[in-house]
Amino acid sequence: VASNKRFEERAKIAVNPMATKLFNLMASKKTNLAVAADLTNKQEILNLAESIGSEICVLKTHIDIIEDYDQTFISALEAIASKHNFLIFEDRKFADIGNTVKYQFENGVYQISKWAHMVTVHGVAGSAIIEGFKDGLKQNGSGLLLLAQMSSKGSMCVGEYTNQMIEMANNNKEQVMGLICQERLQSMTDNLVLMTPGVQFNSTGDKMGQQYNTPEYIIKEKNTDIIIVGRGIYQNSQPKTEAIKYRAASWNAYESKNFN
Ligand code: S5P
Repeated sequence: VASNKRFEERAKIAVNPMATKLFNLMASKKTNLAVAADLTNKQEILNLAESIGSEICVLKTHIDIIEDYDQTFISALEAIASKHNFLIFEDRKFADIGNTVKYQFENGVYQISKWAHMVTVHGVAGSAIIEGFKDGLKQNGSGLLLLAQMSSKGSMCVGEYTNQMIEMANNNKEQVMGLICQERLQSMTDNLVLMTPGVQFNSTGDKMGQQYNTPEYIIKEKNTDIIIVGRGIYQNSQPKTEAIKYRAASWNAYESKNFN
């Protein structure tokens, strides 16, 4: 199934404000590369963000793996994000009842709603989970990314569950900006951003169930919008050089689609 609209056209039909912002950012910066900065030291993340910031549209964090976290980290990361024009994605994978995720999103050590432009959500608890985000999302016009499929071996986000996640997204477009998925399916409408992890040039997987595809395969054959690359970039001895390669591969694959 092909989406035949360019990102700038999709920005105009997106409903969630962060979806519009991200489509426009990708179109103007000419990058559909997101990097997963899965490092456990705040200075290492900031160094990575500074070195690759010019190449990416989104930097994805797992804030709870940082060993020396404090609030100075957020302001430092925000400064780099505005200097290099990328968005911050906290991959929290919220999965509880609405009342609990509201606390997890707005409170605690991390106060995620204050700084994250987008967060991941599992729909396993049912669509009422979205109620828990409504207040927090308003703070910055942020968006939810529903996990419709996963990259890992034996994933249970398949079949009817995937269809239900797409329906949940289509029914809540004010809050939901997009999907985490492995392929574009027909019911995934053009106003949603499709982001795909499990991308690496030189590996087919790891020892803990991760499965990798190439940028070309994901963007061209599977027709999603953004690749998310972690170890393929941050574990390389030259992350910047490598990020440039992933950026070129995924952008060229996007540009090679047939638009009308
Ligand atoms: O299905 C998924 C969803 C996500 S968000 N598979 C994933 O791997 N992720 C995340 O993407 C994962 O938590 C990690 O941060 C990143 C992939 O990292 P890599 O080092 O395997 O590229």
